[in-house]
Amino acid sequence: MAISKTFYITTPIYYPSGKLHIGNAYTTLYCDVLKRYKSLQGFDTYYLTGMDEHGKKVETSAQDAGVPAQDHVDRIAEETKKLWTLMDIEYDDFIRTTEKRHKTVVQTFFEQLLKQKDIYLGHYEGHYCMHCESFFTETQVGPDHICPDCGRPTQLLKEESYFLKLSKYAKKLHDYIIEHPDFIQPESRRNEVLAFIDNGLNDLSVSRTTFDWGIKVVSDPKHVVYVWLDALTNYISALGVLDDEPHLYEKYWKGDEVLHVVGKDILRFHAIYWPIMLMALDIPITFKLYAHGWYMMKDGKMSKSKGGAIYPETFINRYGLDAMRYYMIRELPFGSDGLFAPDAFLERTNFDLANDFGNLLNRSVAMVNQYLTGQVTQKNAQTAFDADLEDQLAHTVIAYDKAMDAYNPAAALQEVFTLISRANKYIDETTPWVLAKDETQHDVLENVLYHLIESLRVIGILLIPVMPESSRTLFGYIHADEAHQTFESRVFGAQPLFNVEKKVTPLFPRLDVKKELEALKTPVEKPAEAEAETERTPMIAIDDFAKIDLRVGVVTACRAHENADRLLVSTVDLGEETPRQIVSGISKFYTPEQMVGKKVIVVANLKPVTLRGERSEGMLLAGSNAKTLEVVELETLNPGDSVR
Ligand code: ME8
Repeated sequence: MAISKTFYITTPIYYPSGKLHIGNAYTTLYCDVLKRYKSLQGFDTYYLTGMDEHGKKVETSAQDAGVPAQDHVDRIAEETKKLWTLMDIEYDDFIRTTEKRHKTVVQTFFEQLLKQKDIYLGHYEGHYCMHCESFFTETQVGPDHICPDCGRPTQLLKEESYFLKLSKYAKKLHDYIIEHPDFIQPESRRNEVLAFIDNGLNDLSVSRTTFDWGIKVVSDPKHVVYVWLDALTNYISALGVLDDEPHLYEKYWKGDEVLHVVGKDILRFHAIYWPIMLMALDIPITFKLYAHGWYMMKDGKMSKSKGGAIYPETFINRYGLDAMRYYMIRELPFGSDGLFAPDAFLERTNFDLANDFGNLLNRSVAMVNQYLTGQVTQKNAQTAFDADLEDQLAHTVIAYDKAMDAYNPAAALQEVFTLISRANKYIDETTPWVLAKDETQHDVLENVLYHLIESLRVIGILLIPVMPESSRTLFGYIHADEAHQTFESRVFGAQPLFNVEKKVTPLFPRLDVKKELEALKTPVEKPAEAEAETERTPMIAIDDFAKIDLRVGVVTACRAHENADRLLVSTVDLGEETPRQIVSGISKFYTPEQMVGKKVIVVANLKPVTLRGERSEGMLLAGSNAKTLEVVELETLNPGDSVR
């Protein structure tokens, strides 16, 4: 058996300085997308993420919260992992810099560098930014002594510090960058780094005596290791670089492809300090560096500590994970900044996902049922438009791979949606509804519908890295066995026969943009605790009962509540302009799939509440006893009809 090539991908390790926002989530998602793509391509992949848990800021925020620093970071690490689970991030390891496996490596490296005199003791005098934990020169802070990175005031400090001899390696690094043109991407960032080196590198202060929450320097324990030297080491400490048998390190660090993904804010640390550390330690530089731009809000950059950022949970809980994954990847162009705007999110979801992609699936499956009894095979009865669609499909696969191989999934998605548009156009060109009227055109009709379903199958494979759940659902609708949806099977004609499902529930329901924008503005109410146990209620008069507005509703979608095991979140059509979201404690008795399509009775004038973070705008009627629960169902009435 051929040995697979390896692909090792890393995110920055995040500071536990606040709730992660869509900016941090972007990097993590981007890495997940590339990992999934490379796995599909046959690479043996390894994906590392984690937390950067030391430093003055962490110490201070734990003190403010009145908890020991370790408890503080433990809690944030758990919350972070929960977010990655919610986002379906397939990481292989989660490194935390407070772990022993990491600390030992940092301490050993520090002592080694000290011994070989690449680290030396000196004094630092300069303008120190508490927030960035960095010293700056007089020129950098300007007349107002403002931190050039974050804009906060700096303090003049003098302290004893160890230094790493950056200057000694400046020329070697410069040459390395010149000799490896694809080391830093995009090219504009590479030029920035070269210019920075050309300006002259000062030795880097790599220890602190002003706080304790860090890894102690073994030979001089009043010093803790400066966060960047500590943090950067994570990329190899997680691979067990100093283990007796460093399997992971040998396999992935010294493997075929290593990619560090970072935001442009931390480019310098990864493009200068990290390679110099590796050179000094005589460890091969095997990685490539991709620095992406920032997601901005209309009023500027998001910040974890300043608050006011956009959080992924809001969008995922309301619109589903894949809509969010799609938007985040699609909207940030390679290497530049992008805007995260709720209105653009809603419009993209409507246009690209509900209209173009969702409709192609709905229409194609519906036509196979309506005109062909649910089965479609390849037929030798061509139309004038087949070749163009097939060419587009082949071209899309090539262009998509080219974009993905260049680490540009936004461009790859654009290619997929060109194919989706082409397939929609093919429906208009071939007019299956006209062909269906003419018996003699039966084979042509079947050939047309085959083209559509087969294109959808390939589209499904192309969407796996970004929208894995939707791809899986699509394969289910057209009965394309998931195990056969491989990198190689992205060619027209790979599956000659399909039996499609009778009915498709829209993957992405159309959103009422105006209403959703209003809803997104409303601050989420505090999560209510589970409803109080009901006691037997007192007798009421008929007038009291008349106050309850009971209506017929149809459950059009349903999913498990992210933060409460017993709750399901249903979308219920009451015949109103927009469907309602209703949260019910019924998950022990019904799966979300069983709920979809049920005609239920809804208490329509119940005051909306928020249950564990999900808004509930009504209540479903159900009967229950000690053992079981049954949702009350109707048969023939229509959504909105009243129940008395
Ligand atoms: O810098 N848009 O951690 P951090 C896109 N611990 N990406 C953004 C973003 C935005 N608006 N805001 C943040 C650290 N990011 C260090 C890293 S690595 C050895 C140590 C992303 O919690 C981006 O990738 O401040 C950025 O580099 C990272 O979050 C910073 O995370």
